[in-house]
Amino acid sequence: MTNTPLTTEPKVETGPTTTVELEARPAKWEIAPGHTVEGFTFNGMVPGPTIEARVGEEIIIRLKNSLPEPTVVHWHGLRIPAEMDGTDLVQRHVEPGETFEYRLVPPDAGTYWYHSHHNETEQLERGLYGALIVRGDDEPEFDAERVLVLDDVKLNRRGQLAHFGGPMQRHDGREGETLLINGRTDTNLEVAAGQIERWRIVNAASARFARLSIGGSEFQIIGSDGGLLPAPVSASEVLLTPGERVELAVGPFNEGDELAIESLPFARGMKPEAKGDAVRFGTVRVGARKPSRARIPSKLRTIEPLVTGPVEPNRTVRLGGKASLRRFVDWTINDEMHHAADPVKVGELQVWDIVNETKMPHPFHLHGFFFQVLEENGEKPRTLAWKDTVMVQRSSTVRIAWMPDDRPGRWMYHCHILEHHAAGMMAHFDVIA
Ligand SMILES: [Cu+2]
Repeated sequence: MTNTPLTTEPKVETGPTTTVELEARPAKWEIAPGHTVEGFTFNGMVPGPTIEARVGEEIIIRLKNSLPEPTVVHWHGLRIPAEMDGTDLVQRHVEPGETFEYRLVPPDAGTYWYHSHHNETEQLERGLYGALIVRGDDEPEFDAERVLVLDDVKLNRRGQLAHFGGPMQRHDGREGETLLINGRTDTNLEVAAGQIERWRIVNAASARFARLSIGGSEFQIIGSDGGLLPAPVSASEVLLTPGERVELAVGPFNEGDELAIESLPFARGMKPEAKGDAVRFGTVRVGARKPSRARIPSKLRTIEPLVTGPVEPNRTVRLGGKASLRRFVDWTINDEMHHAADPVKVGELQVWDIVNETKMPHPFHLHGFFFQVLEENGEKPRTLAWKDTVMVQRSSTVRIAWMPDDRPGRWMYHCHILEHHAAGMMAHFDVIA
């Protein structure tokens, strides 16, 4: 085993501070023209405002809770101190009428998101999420940039958010037939012919896996959860499980083209296998040609591998489920709901086998630290990447490596299917000095 030094240690060079006011409050959420549902929003919008930050520059986010219930906000993917992670492990809930100040110095460029981490199955479904972009000094140049936050909502016959909970949602996760980009069903993206855009995409859905396609056209995957990849990867589809992000270089297209932004059939195990049609999130319409100044370098970034050569895991995390008479199903980690896991030590390389013992894939999310996927069922991934969320397919093992840098405190990992998290598929552990 090569124990790489703390390559992931956040660099903290504090620059100018920006303050963002974020108010969590109920508001009408217009998902389609004239069609509103009862939302929980940040600043009256779904998604909440896109927060823009720069590497090493402090942002203060003043969260005011004007909801009728407590909340807390998690900064998904950001390597910040434990006290700022925004979970009920590290802070008291922000009660209605209260304010809490989050102070963040983002150490890594990339596409992140923020969302409620309390009563998540309802608060996220009602819209309490937004994107957070961190820019570095030398970003590749594109003709345009867009942030696309994917979501779905489950509506009842009256077109309102359907009843929350119940055994099926607890088992499968809550999926809705109404697909949204940036909170709307009717997203039409106007793209100029000949241009190449950077799309930063977040999957904010409770349970839906997006097997994303843009009319079958080829694009370049340039980034994942933790920023840019070492080099662009060509693809015509990309899977985003709940919580994951991807950055794409999209285009160039021809004038007059119309392309569906859609999710191809994906079998999550609880429905008849992968039949059915693709489902549409939105549409790209290609307008008049414009000159392009986009340059996508063939080498985007250096990522040092945390492990070179053979390595033995020092922990096994088993994702499981069992029938429950009272609750239909309980979701577990190492046979325990809300598992209390062993601590890890700062500076000690972690190699974990995440083993899925269930009949359904689960997106495994580690708070506060990036990992590298070493292998899935013994096979190396297509590219090295910094990840904080990864799908563990049914009856599969994903081996990850990560380095606890010097941010002691209480952290957690969990399935990012929100109903599974709530039903026990989570663990907490301490990072100790
Ligand atoms: Cu799960």
